[in-house]
Amino acid sequence: MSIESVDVVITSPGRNFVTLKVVTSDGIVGWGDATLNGRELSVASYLSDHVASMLVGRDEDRIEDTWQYLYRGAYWRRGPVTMAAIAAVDMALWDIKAKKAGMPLYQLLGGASRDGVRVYAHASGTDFEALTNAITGYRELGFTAVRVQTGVPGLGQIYGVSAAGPGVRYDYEPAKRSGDRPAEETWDTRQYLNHMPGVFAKIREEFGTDLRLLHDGHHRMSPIEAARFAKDVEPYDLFWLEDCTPSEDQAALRLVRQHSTTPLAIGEVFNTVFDYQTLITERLIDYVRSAVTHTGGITAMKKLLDFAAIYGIRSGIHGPTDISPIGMAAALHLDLAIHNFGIQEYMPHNEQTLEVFRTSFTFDRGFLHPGDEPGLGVELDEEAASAHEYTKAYLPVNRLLDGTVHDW
Ligand code: CS2
Ligand code: MG
Repeated sequence: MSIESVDVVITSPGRNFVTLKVVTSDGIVGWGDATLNGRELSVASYLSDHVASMLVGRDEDRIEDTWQYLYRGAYWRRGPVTMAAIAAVDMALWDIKAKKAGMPLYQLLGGASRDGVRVYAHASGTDFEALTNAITGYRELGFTAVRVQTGVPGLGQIYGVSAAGPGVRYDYEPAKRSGDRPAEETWDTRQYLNHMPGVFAKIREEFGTDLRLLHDGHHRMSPIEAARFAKDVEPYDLFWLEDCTPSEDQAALRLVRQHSTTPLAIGEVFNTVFDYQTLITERLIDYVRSAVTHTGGITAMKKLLDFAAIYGIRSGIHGPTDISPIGMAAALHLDLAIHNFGIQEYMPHNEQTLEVFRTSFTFDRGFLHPGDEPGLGVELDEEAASAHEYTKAYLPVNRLLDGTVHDW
């Protein structure tokens, strides 16, 4: 048996997704997520122009060999485009292998280590009232953990805050269909640092100590600013502070660690285990935030999480809406199987997306399960997908009040 065909499906049910379809000579179909937000077509081209023809005729069971063939074989290593392309191939091959075994993927990864996967939702609001409405809404839905992002007085629309006003919002979406150029946002770290700790104080007063609270700094603070922030929010018991500094500077977290016990999470823009070498071996983080889709797939992610486990570091796999339900399924199978699971991000996809990608996920009082269908448990409906044409969309560019470009 061998791989017979490899195709790329691009669809845009409210947002863009790139999916790889691998079919074997005996008709088994495997799906892989290759979505790279705002740069989707570059991964589609990498796969269809350079990878598809290499896969045809290969033994679909040789997953590790195929991974090394694509990673080492390209000579040019790492980077989000390459690693998203390899991830899509890897996911599709694991999907096929588990379908052939007649088992949900997590069984091949060692079986379930828990009954369900604790997930966190995104609660946001332009002001405190809108934010508390969102938190209340998510608690009523059964969530036990929420990420909190809120507007900062004096700044306009900022990262992570739904512009749609009060209430529970499922569809916060940072990628904007803004024509040929990205939309722009404004930022001021000083105003943010002065505002945010007070918000956490009020949330704890209102909601007590049970609820797990997370926050995303989205790479905007310098090391000394991040150290101050992590120290200021210490009394409010954050589950984690994410991406407090620009993540490529691994040594920056030494300073933050010296000043605070607030748990740190980092890695959604990383692509390989090497991006974590200092962070993990020096125990500078508590949670690994990579996406399976952007880190070379299930094969690479399992190795990364096993490496983290040796240092007592846990998983916090990236799961925003720009990870397709296929990438999300890959995360859920890993979450269920590994011992060092921490928490899983969960931004539910909109209804249009779920009509294109049929999942078998179940949600029960704050915990997700990938379902027990053989494989990853997600099937793409190609006819439904073809109704949604690709539409260019970009993540915003961020500027300081004086116009200087800043990390978004
Ligand atoms: C984020 C993402 O989910 C997160 O933690 O930081 O929303 C991120 O902004 C997007 O995935 C970018 O594509
Ligand atoms: Mg993030």
